[in-house]
Parts: sequence; C-alpha cells; structure tokens
Amino acid sequence: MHTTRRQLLAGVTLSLASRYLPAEPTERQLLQPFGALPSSRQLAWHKLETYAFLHFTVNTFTDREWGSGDEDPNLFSPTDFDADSIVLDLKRAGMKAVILTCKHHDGFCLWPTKTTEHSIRHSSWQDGKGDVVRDISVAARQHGLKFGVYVSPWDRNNAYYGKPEYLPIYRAQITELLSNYGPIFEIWFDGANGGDGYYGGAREKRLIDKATYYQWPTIVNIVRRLQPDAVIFGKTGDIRWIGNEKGIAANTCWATYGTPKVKGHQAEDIHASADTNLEPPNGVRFGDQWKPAECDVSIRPGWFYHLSEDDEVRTPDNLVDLYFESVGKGASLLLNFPSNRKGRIAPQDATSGAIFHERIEKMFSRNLAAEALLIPSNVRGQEKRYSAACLVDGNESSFWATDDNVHTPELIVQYNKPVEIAILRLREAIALGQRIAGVAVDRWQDDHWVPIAAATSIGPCRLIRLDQPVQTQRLRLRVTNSPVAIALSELGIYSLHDKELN
Ligand code: FUL
Repeated sequence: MHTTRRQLLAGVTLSLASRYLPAEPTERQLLQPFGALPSSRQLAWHKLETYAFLHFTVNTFTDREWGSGDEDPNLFSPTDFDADSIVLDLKRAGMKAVILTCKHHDGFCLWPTKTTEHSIRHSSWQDGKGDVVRDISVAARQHGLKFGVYVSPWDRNNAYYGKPEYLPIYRAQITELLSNYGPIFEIWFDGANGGDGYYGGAREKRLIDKATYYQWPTIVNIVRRLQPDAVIFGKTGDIRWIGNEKGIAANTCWATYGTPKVKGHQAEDIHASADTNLEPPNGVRFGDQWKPAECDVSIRPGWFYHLSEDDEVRTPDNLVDLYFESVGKGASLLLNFPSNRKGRIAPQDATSGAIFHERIEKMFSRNLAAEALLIPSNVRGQEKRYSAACLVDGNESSFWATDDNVHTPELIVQYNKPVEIAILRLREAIALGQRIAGVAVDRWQDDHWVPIAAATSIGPCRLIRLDQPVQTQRLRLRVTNSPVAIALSELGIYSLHDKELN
C-alpha cells in the first residue's frame, strides 16, 4: 500500500509539533540529591527542635554537680516525686521529648538494674521498688513526648571501671534501658570520662583512652539492634555536640560533617582545636556524613538542682534568645530542667519555660509570606510541583526548586499595603541535602532595593531576626551562594505584633 502525500504531510506535522510542544514533566526534571543525606531517624529528630534534659540523681540531694561514686543509695529520697507533673511542665515549655540522666558519672542507677548494687533498688525510697526511668518514660508517652536516655560511660562507683570487666556491665546497662522502657528517640553518651573516683573503694584516679576503651562500634551495634530509630549523641553517633554548654550554635552551622567529599569542593570551616573533645562547631561543608548539631544548655547555672541557684533561672527573654541561637541556626535546643528534691520541676523554672513557649508560639503563629504574592525568578521546568507556592503550603515535603543551571535565584514578596517584618524563617528540603550556602534579604524603599539582612548555611531551619522591624510593601530574597539548584521548603515572614493586614 502506498502512502499518500496527505498521510505523509500529516506525519511530518505531527513530528514537528511534538518537537516544539513544551516538554511533559519527566523524570529528567526530578531534583537530584546533593552531598550527604540525613537518615530517616535523623529526619524524625530534626522535627523535634526543642527537647528537655532532666538531670536528677543523688547529686540533687548532696548539692553537687558530680558525685564521686561513694554516695549512700538512701540519699536518693524525693519527698513528692510526680512524673506527670514533671513531664507536663516540660510540655508546657514546648519540649517535644525528654532525656533522663538514668545514670550520671557517680554510677547510681535510677532503675532497678541487675548490673550493680548501686541503684534505686537499694534505696529505701519507695521501699526499693521505685523506678524513675519507668515512671518518666510512661508519663512522657502518655503526654505525647518522646523519651531518651543519658547513661554515663564514666562510672565513678564501679570497681571495674577502667578495666575490661566494666565493658559487659556498661553494655548490659544500655541493653536494659533500651529493652524495657519502650521506644527511645535518643541515647546520650557524655564526653566526660575518667578521673578520680570511689571505684568500689579503691579511691583512685583512673584514666582511659576515650576513643578505644569503650569499643564504641559494639555499643553502636547494640543501639541499632534494639532501637533502630534512636539517634546517638556523641562522637560515634548521628548527632554532634555544638562545642559549648551555652546553647549557642555557630553562625555558619552545617548539618554535614566528616571528610569533605563532594567533587570539586574543598573543606571549609573546619576549626582546628587542640581539645580533641571539641567537635567543630561549624560542622564541615561538603562533609561525607549528615551529623547535625545539638545545643545542650541548662535553665540554671548547674545541671543539677541547687537551692542556691533559685534566683538564677534563665528568663523567658533569655530562652527566646537561646532558641534563635540554636534552632535558628539549624541545630536543636536540648534545654535542661533539673528536678528538685521534691521530685518536681521548681516553680520558677516551670514558669519561665511556659512563658518562653507561649512567646515562641505567638511569634510564629501567623506567616505573612502566605498572604503575599510570591514572584520567583525561576521555577524548575516551570512545574507546579516546584513552584514558590510550596514555600507557604505548610507541607515540609514540598519545595520551591530551580532549574539545574539556576543556583542563585530571587524571590519577590509583594504586598498590596505595607507590612511590618521582624523575623524570617527559611527551611531547605533537607531530604535532598544541604545545598544553600548564603542568602540575602532586601526591601524596596524609595525606588530601589536596600539590603536588610543576610545569612549563611540554611539547612533544616534558619531564623533571621532583624535588628529593627521594618515596614515594607515589597521584599526580595536572594540566594547568593549555592553550588547546585536550590530546594527551599519554607519561607516564613513574621511581624512581632499580630496586626491585621487589611
Ligand atoms: C557534661 C556532664 O559532665 C555534666 O554533668 C552534664 O551531665 C552535661 C550534660 O554533660 O559533660
């Protein structure tokens, strides 16, 4: 059969048309991940942002910060212990989880462990039948907080500490805690290790090699086997120390760490330090591991409760500042609330925490970016799924993305009347890696753009607090430095006052 001229022309027209029609969304337009990526347990941890430490042990009753290990178990005698009351105070302070000091350096175990006599079982409190780990973990779950354990590697009570015989004891303690108290979201391994102690009566100084003595890979395996969703805090774990106990993250704070890997990029921001205990506060740009920072800090000068510090509780203002210094730089805020001798959070700590939380809730309650016209300079493949609307849809898995060759896009935020702007919040779609290295913000004033703020590393969260709130009708966000196409999941714009726009 011959092809007619008419059929031939139709075929040509069709093929020409398909060549010039806009491309259908294809797999080709999917954004490729960049660099080291978070694990699912790290992604879940990132969502918490603020969670509590609960320091409580014999030190609470001896008025000390570090017990020496020779304390009588009967010292542990809270007069009005109430796990629900503790957890509810933490919840009112906006804490999403609680990490209990199940065993501090003095070796006293707050649960009836089979591994040592130096525990709550040998205290007359609750006739030796008490279990603070059980009570706090149950209360936490009941009130919607996750539960985590601090179990000090250093044990100033144990006769075998510093010797190989201590290792199975320590592993058994970890095993008990990870087996008998439900889901654990984080396990905390303290960096303070070795020194003077009671050590079963030897009363001497025992030094260990922190890197090798504990055989960390074996411990990590136990944690992964028993609690695969738990993140590990510490050198061998998923989360790194910020390098101070003041609650302050570095201005440039990468969630990445380790050996710089991404082809064509050099290591930056590696802080050389003589103290091997100090992990780089900045993290490592292009590092081959995802290892975000945690800021541990106490609401009081000490970690344990001291009556003498009742007048030194951080104010709500100070806690708000800490929030910006930690969460606002992509780290988490691990805020310590000590239990007092009653077995409660002291009223001044609870009040300060609650006011802090109310202020944060109010500050971020109304996203003015969702009420503006958003005009991006580029949208990946001009596709809806990558549009600027994703920045304000409240869905953390959707994001504004650019074409592969567009690394420094702009976004204009337009209002129909002036608004007051005090705080901005940016979040990257971190499941695709940490991409952006710098942003700047301008406001439109007298027919030109005036820079008002700039920030480095974005990652899971970057808060920009303006020195002075500004009035403006038009704002511009510029990505000033990114090695690849961007993926921003959130833009938040907040005024300090909940004024009506219309
Ligand atoms: C430190 C410990 O020595 C303190 O007592 C406290 O537990 C703090 C969170 O970590 O390294």
